[in-house]
Amino acid sequence: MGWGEVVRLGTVTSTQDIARKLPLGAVVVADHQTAGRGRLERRWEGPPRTALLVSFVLEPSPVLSLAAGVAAAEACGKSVRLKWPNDLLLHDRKLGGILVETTRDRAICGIGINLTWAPEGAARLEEPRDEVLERLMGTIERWAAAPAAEVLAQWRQLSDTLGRRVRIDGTEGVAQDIGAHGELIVDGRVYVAGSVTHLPPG
Ligand code: BT5
Repeated sequence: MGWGEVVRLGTVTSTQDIARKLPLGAVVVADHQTAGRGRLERRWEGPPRTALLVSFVLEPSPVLSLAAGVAAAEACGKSVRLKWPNDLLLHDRKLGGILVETTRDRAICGIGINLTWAPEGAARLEEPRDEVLERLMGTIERWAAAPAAEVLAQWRQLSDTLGRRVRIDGTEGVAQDIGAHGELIVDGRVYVAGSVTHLPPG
């Protein structure tokens, strides 16, 4: 589809708030967010100019969040893995996250990647923001348009969750697979949302 306008801003509430007013193909990048958000009313934190904070306006698709995860992992480099449903991990620590919000006819795909700062216990990439952004614009364009089966196959390749013992919604089990819409299957039970903890083997 090709990207349209790339809007570069200083301080915003959330890049998601700006992007939702823009047309398909728009890209919003900010230096700082005063109300950066994660899923389920959680906060996304970071001091000014320490992260890539970007939102893409895309057509909705059932596997967009997984496609964005694959695209972001590829843009970050080969050591980056994915934790279900939407975390980017570097050496087992959270490097970034993805938040997809939908309006009537669009999906606003927000990606945050720590570059020069990370909260305690999290990871940072230590690469220049615009280089990561440029790679990400290429990988998102490719993966957002890819067939769902290809997205799922690549997500499985990059996943650090599948095959592991996990805790989800207070229950432990082995993460066996993801379903056609990205749902996680743990010991035959199907989860469409939730927070996963990776457990040591045993
Ligand atoms: C996410 O949510 O991981 C999605 C984060 C998406 C952020 C981007 S930035 C650009 C765009 N604009 C926005 O307003 N949002 C998107 P979730 O899985 O709910 O994880 C949130 C949790 O991650 C928090 O509750 C913290 O525990 C942790 N966290 C917060 N800031 C972090 C950071 N900088 N690095 C690592 N972990 C963080």
